[in-house]
Amino acid sequence: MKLVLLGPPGSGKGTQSKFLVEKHNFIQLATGDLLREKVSNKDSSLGKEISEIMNSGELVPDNIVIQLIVEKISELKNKKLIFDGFPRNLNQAIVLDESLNKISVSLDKVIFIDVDYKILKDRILARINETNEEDRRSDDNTDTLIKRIEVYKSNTLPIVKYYKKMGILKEINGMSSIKDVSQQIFNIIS
Ligand code: B4P
Repeated sequence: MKLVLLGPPGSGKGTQSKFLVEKHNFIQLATGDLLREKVSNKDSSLGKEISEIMNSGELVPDNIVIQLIVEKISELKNKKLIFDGFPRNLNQAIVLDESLNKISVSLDKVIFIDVDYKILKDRILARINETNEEDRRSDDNTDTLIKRIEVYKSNTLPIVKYYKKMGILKEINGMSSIKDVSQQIFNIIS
């Protein structure tokens, strides 16, 4: 099974991916984590470039993100995969379909975690408070979040329509408890 988790920043994609990994043997491909891994290499000029873009709230250029993901797709062809935070625009959605087609695989479901934008600020502030200073994400602040929501509305929301047309979009309520959201996802995949 191949799943996409789609939703605004802080909607719970990472939280729910962890649940799918722990309880249902999925492998999580999170572009945010892959990019943060690149950024953690302090000597890399690419890492510095990526870090500046992430801290501004913009999307990292497609060529960088797509390369990170496409490499993994063929390695993990036969595994249960969750794409967490990818695709984030229409071009990435098309490239994902093409890359999966090449290895005779297709997406089974796209789970759209719908939340009211108003609660995202509280979630991000809670994440800041729950995290040790050294592990805190440098894009977790309210100014960057406002930009990330704008970027989400203009770049990522159009792909909801794209997957609806393909007939694989499943919308869930992301505003209930973490446990309840997990249950809604479980109902879809079982
Ligand atoms: P990501 O790493 O994908 O981060 P995210 O959108 O913040 O988080 P997520 O939805 O996973 O929220 P979480 O579960 O942690 O992206 C970071 C940046 O990387 C982007 O801005 C961009 O620059 C770059 N990037 C990533 N992918 C890219 C791509 N494909 N193309 C270009 N650029 C890309 O949840 C947040 C908080 O809410 C947590 O504290 C959690 O405990 C809490 N929470 C979750 N569910 C809850 C619930 N039901 N109730 C209450 N709290 C809940």
